[in-house]
Formats: sequence, C-alpha cells, structure tokens
Amino acid sequence: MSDLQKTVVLLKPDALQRDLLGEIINRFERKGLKIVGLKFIRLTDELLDIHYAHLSDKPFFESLKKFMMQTPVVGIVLEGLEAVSEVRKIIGSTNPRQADAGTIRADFSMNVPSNLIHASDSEETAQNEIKRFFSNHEIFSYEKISDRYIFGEGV
Ligand code: DAT
Ligand code: MG
Repeated sequence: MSDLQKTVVLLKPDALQRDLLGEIINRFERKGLKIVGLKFIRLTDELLDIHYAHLSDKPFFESLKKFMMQTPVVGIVLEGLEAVSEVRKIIGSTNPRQADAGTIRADFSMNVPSNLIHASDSEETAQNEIKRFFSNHEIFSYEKISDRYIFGEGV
C-alpha cells in the first residue's frame, strides 16, 4: 500500500529507568503499528551532535546529550499507514505539560528533556534516522495475519 511508512522511535533513559518500556511499546502495538526493527542503542556524543543538530545553539544542548547517554536507549522502527504523523500524534507535544491527555508524554511525564520518547518528525527525517540508527539487515519485512485487518485488504 502506497502510504505505508516507516518511522523511528527512541525510548529515552527515563523510560528505561521508570520501567515504562513495555507500556510504551504496547501503545504502538495496540494501534496496529508493526515493529520492523528493535534494539538497544548506546548513543554517543558524535551521534547526538547529528541527531540534535537543530538544537546545537540551545543552552540545554550539552545537558540534553548527557541525558541521552545515561543508559542505552531502545531504538524501534515502526511501520504503518502514515506512520510518521500517527506516531507523532500518539507521543504528543514536546513539552509534556502541553501535550494532549491520552498521549504518551502527557500520560506518563512532566518535563523536558525527560519526556520518555523521541519520534521522527517528517518522512525525510524518518529516512535519515533509519539510516543513522539501523543497518539494512536490522530492518525486517514479514507478514502478519493481522496486516489485512489493520492496513486494509490490499496489503
Ligand atoms: P521533539 O522531541 O518533540 O521532536 P525537539 O526535536 O524540538 O522536540 O527537541 C528534542 C528534545 O530536546 C526534546 O524531546 C526534549 C529536549 N528539549 C526540547 N526543548 C527543551 C528545553 N527547553 N529544555 C530542555 N530540553 C529540551
Ligand atoms: Mg525532534
């Protein structure tokens, strides 16, 4: 199906420390998003300079990078219909106190940078982040019996 997209999420150190990995992954599973890549990633200063380049002039840049290196993060590639915008909708706004109730950030967090989760913000970013964090052999294509019920008959 043409509007099947892939997107990247990173479960941040606060999600790991607070035992919220399963809860967060469960929300994506329930939506019908398909997990096509999943692993621990140890972020480095060099990776974060690229990943958060749009924030390099902010006063919180160094502390943000330190926070992201406190523990491994869980990197996930999700696939689904308009997955990039759907996942951004499910995670909620950057500031958890402005995020809509029912979103992951609003329901389980209160502050930045500890807002639990990163997600690609556009199709172009998603493509770059898949290449940044995953090798080709770490992205899997497989059929699930539920695909046709969730994505439609044509899938
Ligand atoms: P998002 O993560 O919603 O894409 P972003 O790309 O603008 O938002 O920022 C990346 C992360 O940086 C964000 O998840 C948390 C952190 N951050 C943003 N604004 C911040 C601030 N004012 N103080 C501390 N951390 C901040
Ligand atoms: Mg962002």
